[in-house]
Amino acid sequence: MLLQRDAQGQPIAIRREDYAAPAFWIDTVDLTFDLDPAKTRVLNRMQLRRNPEVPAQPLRLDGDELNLARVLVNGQGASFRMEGDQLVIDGLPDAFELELFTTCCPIKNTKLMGLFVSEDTFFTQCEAEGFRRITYFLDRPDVMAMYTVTLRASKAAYPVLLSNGNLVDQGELPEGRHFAKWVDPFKKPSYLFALVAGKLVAREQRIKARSGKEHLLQVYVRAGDLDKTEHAMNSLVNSVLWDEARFGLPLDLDRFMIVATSDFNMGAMENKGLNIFNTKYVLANQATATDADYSNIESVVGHEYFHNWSGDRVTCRDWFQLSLKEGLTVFRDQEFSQDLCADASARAVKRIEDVRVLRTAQFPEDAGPMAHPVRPDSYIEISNFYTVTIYEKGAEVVRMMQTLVGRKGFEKGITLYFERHDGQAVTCDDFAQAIADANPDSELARLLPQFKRWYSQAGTPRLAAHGVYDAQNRSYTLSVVQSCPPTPGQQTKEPFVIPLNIGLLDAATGRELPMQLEGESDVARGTRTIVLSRAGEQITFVGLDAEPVPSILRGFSAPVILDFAYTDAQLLTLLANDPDPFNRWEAGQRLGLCAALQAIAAHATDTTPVLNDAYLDAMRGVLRHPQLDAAFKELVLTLPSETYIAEQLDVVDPQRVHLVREAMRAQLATALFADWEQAYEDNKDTGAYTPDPTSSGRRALAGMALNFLCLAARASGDTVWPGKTLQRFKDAGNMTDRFNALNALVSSGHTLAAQALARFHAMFKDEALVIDKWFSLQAGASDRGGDILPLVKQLMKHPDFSLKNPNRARSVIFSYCSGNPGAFHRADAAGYVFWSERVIELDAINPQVAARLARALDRWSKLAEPYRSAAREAIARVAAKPDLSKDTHEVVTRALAGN
Ligand code: B3K
Ligand code: ZN
Repeated sequence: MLLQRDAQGQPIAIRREDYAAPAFWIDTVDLTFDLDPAKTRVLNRMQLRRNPEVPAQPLRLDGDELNLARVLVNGQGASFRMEGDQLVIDGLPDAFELELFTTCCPIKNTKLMGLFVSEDTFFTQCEAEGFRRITYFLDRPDVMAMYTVTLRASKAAYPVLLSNGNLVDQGELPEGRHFAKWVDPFKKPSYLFALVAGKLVAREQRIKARSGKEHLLQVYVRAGDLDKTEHAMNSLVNSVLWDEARFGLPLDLDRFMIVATSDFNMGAMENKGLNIFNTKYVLANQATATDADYSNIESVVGHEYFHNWSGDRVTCRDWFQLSLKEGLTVFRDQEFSQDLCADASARAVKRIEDVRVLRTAQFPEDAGPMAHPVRPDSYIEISNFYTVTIYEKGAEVVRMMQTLVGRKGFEKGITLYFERHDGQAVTCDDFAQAIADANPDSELARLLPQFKRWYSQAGTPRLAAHGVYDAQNRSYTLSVVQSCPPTPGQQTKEPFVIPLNIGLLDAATGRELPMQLEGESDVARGTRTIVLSRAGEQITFVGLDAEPVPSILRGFSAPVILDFAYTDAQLLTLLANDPDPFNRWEAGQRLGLCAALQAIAAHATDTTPVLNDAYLDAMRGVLRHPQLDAAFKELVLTLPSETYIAEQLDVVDPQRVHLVREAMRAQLATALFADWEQAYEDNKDTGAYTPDPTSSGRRALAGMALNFLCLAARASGDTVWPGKTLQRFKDAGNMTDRFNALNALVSSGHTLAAQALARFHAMFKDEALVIDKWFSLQAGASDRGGDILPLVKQLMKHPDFSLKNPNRARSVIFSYCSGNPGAFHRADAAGYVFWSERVIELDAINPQVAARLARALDRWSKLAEPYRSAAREAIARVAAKPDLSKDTHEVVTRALAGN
């Protein structure tokens, strides 16, 4: 790694401003693989030519853990040298053929980057920089080439041989081997290369596009899993139809394949025509998968499919532009899931869920040591920048563009973007420019340079708003001041362009009021978008007989924190009446959050009631509401998470946060006991299983009710509900109901939990994804005075546990360290010691997974003592480890630099 380390051996940062076009282009790549787990031979024949726009330089090809056997230039042995991991060749002609012969060892590849073996099947993962672990290459996204791939392997061991594009030839070879030859009709960067070889079976479906052209869709899995592929296939069909209907983007390949593997670092990968998926996002039937799994599968299948245009046809010039494809594609998958919803309520539920992810994961990232702009300026290891900022905040930036140009205008913008840049590797600027150019009269076009600060400035902007009613002039003036805190490397920020969706409600009746801005003759009803662009602004509404209740930031129209000193009465009005379902939910969250923060500040004891009667009555009203959907009720009744509450505090005592939130839950359980019983009875039967939003919402509410009923039983000593819950667990006709019942017993710490857990394991011992749930539920269970850490250590000794399998490692270690703050943050520091040991252990096996785990202590500097010092010490212990991967090194050194 010589070239990526400085004189002290420290990894050096790659900077966006240093971007330079490649000195050579690669036009064609012809790869031949002789697949063997211990020694795979790779013959790589490429046509290269000098980039005339770059001064003459040697050819520098990237490689990683390869054995190089031969280098031929135009068929002749060529002299070359190694500089670190790079293969360097001088004195090359302007155009030439380069032939490289290398070997690698897939069976020893525990990093799961490049070519690896999972359950006797070969898979690849090349994004971002994995192709260099297969052959020497210009492994950067702006080098796009045409690929021909021949796979050769034992026919008995690897009957299915897949790569990108179309199968053009296949046949037998001597000694029981066979081959398949694939040609990809589109040029692509190396990160989109893929191959799969193994014993697999496929569900197939043919679909007809609008043009009348037929396409073959395939979902490949291991033989026993075919009965779990229907939902993934349906999701794929829906994705193909949706992209064509909404954005006019058709499937451009004869054949589109999805293949599932149980050993995968992330969710899935959008390789051209050959998407490779973590089994978690493919396999589902009602016995093994929950409603949440079904919904995630739909999103991820959609996401990877939509990359076929936003990522594959138009890709990123360099990795700093990652959000160009990821932010846009998350936005597209969010829109897809919303468009599949049957009604406005289900759409709103999806929006609330997306915002909840943004606020509980991205806002803390934006406020912590790893904060970076949507288009970062530098990185040490690009794998660390597949973040919620690049993905989810990036999607919000795209959503704001849609808000500023309108839905139709945005579709025009997308059409122009793909017309202009098809087949190119481009930048975030190119994207924003296309959307603005297609909408020249829009606010986006007028404010484009300023709008693009969303790409360059990190940190979550804050809007401090307050309203003043002027009875004499019958006007209401909202003053809004925006600010953005410093982030690493960015001390000061310029104002952002913020689309602010607003409505006004009558305080007495809760009805929506007509809105007339001062100086305007139009009176509008419903939501208005006000575009903020200055540090401070005033918005005056006229024609108002009394002080209204402002409903600000409807639909979460911008990724900002809104400070507005709502009174409880105002929030109760919004919760009961706001026609905007997002803000209706948000009002309930604000009420819960205020109660939590007050109790934390007051050092309330375990027994002090945290929630007042008004709040409890309001929640009862929601639960009993005849019109509201079950899914929406479940979201309103879910208290803000411990992580979200902690983010609102300057100094966090995680045990206090945990205690207060648990007290709130206990209070909700007992105060609404009869209502929970009713909610359970009303929602427990959902008929034949379908994962649609309405029935999954009812299951979610029934599950929540059971949870509260078991919690209440714990306090009262009642045995009826735990007994009923155990029965429900045994009789359930689907995994959602079964798992919710199990969760109710485990999270209330009931004695029946042990037998339910044992039964669950016995029932599903051969279903890896269900066993992941079994591990995760236990490691993530609230400790309630018990001690989870010994159990976590014990789980790691279970015969089913494996550190090498990322899903399994996450199910125990991440569920404890990231998903269970009340158990992880211990005054004796044992949680942090456990964390540091696991980070170090994992780093030697799989740096990407280790670096993710390393992020669990990102927010250490906010912790109260003794947690703060202990956490810092644990991070320092990891940082001091010699030979740390670049991945983990970057995370822990940034964490330490944070304070
Ligand atoms: N593009 C991939 C992520 C690759 C992660 C590499 N460390 C999946 C996705 O976003 O669709
Ligand atoms: Zn993606």
